[in-house]
Order: sequence, then structure tokens, then C-alpha cells
Amino acid sequence: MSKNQSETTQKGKRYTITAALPYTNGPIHIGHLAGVYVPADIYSRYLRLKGNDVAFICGSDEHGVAIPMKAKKEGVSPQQIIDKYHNLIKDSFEAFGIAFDNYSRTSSEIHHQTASDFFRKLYEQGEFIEEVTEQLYDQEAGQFLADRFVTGTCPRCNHEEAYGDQCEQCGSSLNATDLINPKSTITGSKPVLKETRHWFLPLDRYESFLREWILEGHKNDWKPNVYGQVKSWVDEGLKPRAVTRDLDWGIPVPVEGADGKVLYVWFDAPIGYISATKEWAEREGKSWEPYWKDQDTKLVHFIGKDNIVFHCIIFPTMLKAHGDFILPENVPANEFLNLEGNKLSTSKNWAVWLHEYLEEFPDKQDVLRYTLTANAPETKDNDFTWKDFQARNNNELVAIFGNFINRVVVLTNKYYDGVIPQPGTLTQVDMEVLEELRTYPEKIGQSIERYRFREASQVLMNAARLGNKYLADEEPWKVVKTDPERVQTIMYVALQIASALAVLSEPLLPFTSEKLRDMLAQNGNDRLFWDDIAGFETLLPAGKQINKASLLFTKIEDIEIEKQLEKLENTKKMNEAANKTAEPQKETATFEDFTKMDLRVGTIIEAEKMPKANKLLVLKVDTGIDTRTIVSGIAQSFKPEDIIGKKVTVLVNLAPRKLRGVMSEGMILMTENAEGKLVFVNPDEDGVTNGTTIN
Ligand code: B3M
Ligand code: ZN
Repeated sequence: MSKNQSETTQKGKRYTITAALPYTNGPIHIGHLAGVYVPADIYSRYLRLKGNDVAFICGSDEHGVAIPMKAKKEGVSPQQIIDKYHNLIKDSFEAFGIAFDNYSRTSSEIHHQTASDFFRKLYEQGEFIEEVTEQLYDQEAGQFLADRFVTGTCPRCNHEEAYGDQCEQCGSSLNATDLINPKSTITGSKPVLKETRHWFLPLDRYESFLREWILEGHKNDWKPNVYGQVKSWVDEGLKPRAVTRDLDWGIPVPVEGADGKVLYVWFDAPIGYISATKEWAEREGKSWEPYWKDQDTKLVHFIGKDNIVFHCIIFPTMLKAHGDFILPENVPANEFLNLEGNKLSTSKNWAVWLHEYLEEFPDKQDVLRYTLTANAPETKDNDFTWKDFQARNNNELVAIFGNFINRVVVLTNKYYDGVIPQPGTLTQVDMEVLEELRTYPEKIGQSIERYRFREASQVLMNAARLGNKYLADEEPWKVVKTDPERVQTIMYVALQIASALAVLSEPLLPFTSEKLRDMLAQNGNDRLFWDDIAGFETLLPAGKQINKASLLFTKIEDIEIEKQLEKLENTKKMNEAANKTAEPQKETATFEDFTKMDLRVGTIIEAEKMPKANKLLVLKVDTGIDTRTIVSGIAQSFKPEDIIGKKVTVLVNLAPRKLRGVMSEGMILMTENAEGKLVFVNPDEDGVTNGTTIN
């Protein structure tokens, strides 16, 4: 990652920015990126560019029931699951430019120690209610059911697939015994109640603290969707929440009498922010404590809306009870992103996976960053479509931002061999354009500081429009014939705009920013920072040598989008097939009925399309009895040349019938696969000769 101003001039404030720790039970998809990681990265990059001291923290969330469930499904150990997905997630974040200062993992020793110490401090302070209560128990599986091991109807919103600890539809934090009609996700059986000891965090005792800190203190600066959820939970009345579990996967509860119990994942995971900061500070030779204990530090949690209760009620209560820590300044949770009109779903593979995107669109990280930000679900759920992705790239990034930069750099090289020209007297238009340019750091900065990243992306594009319009209006490629001095001034002004864009684009488009800084030869000690853009006289001085042009963005063709839509269509078919129930059995046939059908092995020896019939192929089939013509409706699944020599099952004694003037004598047995494609029911064993009867 590039040097940032906070290393050169220790000014500004200190920020601890956290991004929700992704569960290591699957890859990252665009919903995670739009909801959490891209906004968090924009915010952190911007703060660094402003010269602040920023700790941008994340890591893998490796405990919780979701992990052993995934391990069981894949037939591997939980450790293998977390290693597989931790590495995949970490690598894909890095390749996508999510510039964490530390991406850690909650299976680390430093986290186990930090979380255990945290729990022990609250225990020794007598914060917990220690109680034996009746919890859901699966007699068949011989284990207690918590979190995702049990599902049922949410008592708050009637969502029928709520989990034991949380309803993803309304975001409520639940006790498993709150569920209506609970069902074990291990065996499907109806749980019974069985006594067990747990330690409860008494949220109810912190109601007045939460009312004063959030409902009073943050009613004007927290997003309405976040504030509204918190208010409804506090108003509804808070209950003690169990922070331990009867599980063998997680951090052992570090007190007497807790054998076989682990910390609830939502107790340990947020502490992962602290342990990851410690790990980072140790590596950097810094003290971690100012980032979590200094009242002047600004703590901001970036999360999705299903994590609001944990980051606004449970974790702050833990921090308050502990007593040593600061509280979050803001929790700008986003809503959910949908994909082509349907909810993103890991289990249904209805997603655009980050690691696959990076393979299929190499070097287009910023296109996805821009598209997800321009359409971010900041105040309501929103939809990602591949058509919009293509439009944002072609109509904005290529046609405006890229076009402007390419013209500026190509013309500077063409007219002046890449040496920035000495400007003449600026016209009124020149001065107005530069004056407007100087307002963009404040405009974009305001949007980012208010967590309005959609708005920030459009203001940035307006800055590119300013340059594009200036060049189009001034037409240096025409004026150069008659007034080359004027063109020197035009190109000088345009280069100042390009230089400003290199800095202003860094938070949202870091890859583009780096390429542009290289093109303008501004990647060394003359590297500019955010505040250099506001009151500048000169950003790119006359006489400086810039480099050759290279395209920042390239057009995305329809065929690339069609390929992605086809991929999703196949996923939809696979899901339908997986959910398809078999047709009910037909009425009973007697053995006599069956013996009437004469099924033979045959081989297709010729195949051609039926003229003017796009579904039909005319086949010549060697049935072992004879060679005959059979018309078959398989033209949309097979090319004629691909099925010559194919062994097939033939119903040879079907009454002949004319199809489009061609006499068809028999039928070839077919079925269809999960994607709805026709396949032959065929004896593809070698050595089965034509004519062999099939019984
Ligand atoms: N692992 C993300 C989720 O709910 C959860 C975040 C933890 S942040 C401390 O999918
Ligand atoms: Zn609910």
C-alpha cells in the first residue's frame, strides 16, 4: 500500500475503523462488498489521505455454529474449513484493494487470550447472571441446540427460518427458546427442553445507559435505519442474553464449572476487533491502547443491517461493562443488496463471488467498486444488475473519466513530448474551471464524512465531467492550428484537473488513482494528498515530464454480460432442479403392457437439421434390425455433428408417423439434466451391440 500522509506528517485525528468479520464458511460476494467492505475502505482511504492516523481493522470470524455445519456438509474438519475460507477471503480482499491495516482471524492465540481476559474481567466484576435454565436439546443428536443448530418462527416478525440467536429478516437478537415451532437443523427433530448452566449478559441493566448514549446522544448523527432498529429494541424491553454455549467449537469459557462450554460467537467476535488491533500494533511497534481507550479516538463500525443489534446494543454493553474502552462514534450499517431482482444467497449460489469476479474481470476491480458504490443499498435494499455494471463502465468510467484522461495525456505527449506546457494568461473560463475544481475536495469529503458514498461517487464523476466538458468546449485539437499559445494554456488547465482526479479518485478507485499518478509521474515525493487539492495554485508544474498514456478503462461488450447472465440462468435451473419434486408415478402398467414395448440399443449414423424446424433433427439410426429414419426434438440440445456414432435407446415398435413430411419410425429415449438440457438415456457401456433388447 502507498505511503500515506499520516506517516509523513502526524496531524489530524486518530480513527479505529472496523469492518464486520466475515464468517469463514464461504467466500465473499458482492452483497458483503456493497454492504460493508467497499464503504469502509473508501472511508479509511479518505481519512488517511486527509493525514489522519487510521487503524482499519478486520479479520475472519472463525467460531460459531456455521463453521461445524459447513465442515459436516463438506465432510472435512472445522479447522480445514476455516483455513480454506480464511485464506480465500484474505487474498480476495487484498486483490480487490480493500486496504486493511490488519486482516486477522479469531482462531488466533492473541484473540483467544484477549477474549478470555475480557470475559474473565466481566465475570470477576460480577457482571454476568450465572443461571441454570432449560435450553433446547436434540435427543437424536445428543446435543444442545443454539444459533444455527435450530430454526423456527421468529416471535417478532413471523419469519419462518429464524435462527436460535437471530432473525435475519427483522434483525432481532433471540434466545433459542423464543422460537415458535423450533426444529433441529441437525436431525430435523423437535427439540426437548433440558437444563444447562450459562452466563448471561444483563442487557436490561444497561437500558438507561443505551437510552442516554444512543437514543439521546446519537439521534441526529446515526443513520435512520440504524437508529430506528435500536430504538425499537430498547423500547420493546431488553432481556439478559446468554453469552456462552454448549458447543465444542469456539473459545472455552475461562471459569470454573464451564467444561464443554464455549463463548457465544457474538461475544467473542467483536472482541476480535480489539485483538486484531493489538496484533497490528505489535507488528508496527505501536501501542494498541490509544486506538481503543483514548476518548479522542473515533471508533466507527461498518456492518450490514443484520448485525446492528450486536454492534449497537450487545458489544457496546460489553465495552461499557468492561469499563476501559471507548464506544463507537457511529455504526453506518447498510441495507441489503439483491442480485438481478433476487436475494443474494450463499446456499443457493445466487451470488457474484469476489474471487470469481477477479478471475473473470481481471484488472476491473474499480469498475465493480464504482458500480456497487453508485448503487449502494445505503438507505434501502437495492439491486445489482449486470446491465447496470456494463452501463456504469461504458457510459461513465470509459466515456467520461477515461476519455478525459486519455485525451489530456495523449495530447500532452503529442504536442509537447509529455512536457507540461507553460500557460499563458488564463481566460475567465479557465479561472472558473479551476475555481470549481478547488471545491471538489470539500464536496466529496463532506459526502464521505456523512457516509453518503453513493453521493460521493457521483460528485467524483462530476469532477471528471468538468474536465471532459472543458476539453470538449475548448477543442485544443482544432485551436492548435491557429493559436498554439492558447492550447498551451488549455492543456495546462486540463492537466491540473487530471492531477486533482488522481487524488480525489483514490478512496473509491484506488487502482485507477495509482495508474493515473504513474501516468502523471506524481508517485514519488511530490505525491499529493487530499488537502493539497483545495487551495492549490499549481498541482502539476509547467516543465514537468509526464509519462505515456494508457487506458484507464476499457469497454465491456455485450457478450461478457450475456456470459454472466447465462451463468446465473444455469444456477437458477440447478436450484429449480434441486427443488424439483419428481412427477407423480403414472397409473400401474401390467407386465403385458410393458412386454408390448420393444426397446433396442441403436447407434445414430447420420444426423441433420430438419429444414424450417428449429427443434427437430432427422436421424438415421442403426437399430440392429435395420437402418431407419427417426425424427427427434433434440436440435436445441445437440449439434448434428456431435451425435454421430452415439449409442441410444430406441423404442422401435412405436407406430410410424409423419413429422413435417418425414416418416419417423420409432423414438429415442431422452431425459433432461438439472440445467434443463436434454440428455440421452443411453447404454454407454462399450460392447453393447445394436439390436440388444432393453428389459
Ligand atoms: N461474522 C458476519 C455475519 O453476520 C459476522 C460479523 C461479525 S463482526 C464482529 O455474517
Ligand atoms: Zn424476525
